[in-house]
Amino acid sequence: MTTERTLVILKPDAVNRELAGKIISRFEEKGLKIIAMKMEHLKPYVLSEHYAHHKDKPFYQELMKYMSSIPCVLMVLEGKDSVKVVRKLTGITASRDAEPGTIRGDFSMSTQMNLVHASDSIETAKKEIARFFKDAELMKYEKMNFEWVYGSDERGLKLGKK
Ligand code: FUP
Repeated sequence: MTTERTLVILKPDAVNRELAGKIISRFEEKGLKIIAMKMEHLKPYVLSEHYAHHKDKPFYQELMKYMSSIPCVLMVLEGKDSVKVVRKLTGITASRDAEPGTIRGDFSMSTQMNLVHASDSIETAKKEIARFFKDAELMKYEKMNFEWVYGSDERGLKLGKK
């Protein structure tokens, strides 16, 4: 169990379908700490880096068009095992098969327009956070309910330590 940071992007469909607030609430209600948030109209150069691993896929061009169509909401969430926790809350890529109770399972019918991006590993999260946020944009503050979100044995652990 480590305290981790993970990148979340609320994609153009989340913004256009007015689901951003609901989705942010899911993360807040779970107990994750928002340490950065902004709106940005993503440019092709940053998207081509972000989706470089999909460059040769048939859906790549459509994905780029969709992701650069209108602004996204970008967030960094912090918490114990947050990379895994946020992926679970998000649900699988193919939204029609995503479990009810997950964000994609509850709100999306699409594989492309699946509302949310969430980093898939601790290493990826580090790269993705650096891609979209400056260090100065990552806020440091005490969350008031910290003692009620984690048990005593889970608190007091330093970032990245077991
Ligand atoms: P995920 O980790 O769930 O965001 O999924 P991937 O990294 O596999 O895919 C990134 C994005 O590519 C998806 F969110 C949507 C798009 N995609 C498609 O449009 N069609 C596909 O068949 C697979 C992915």
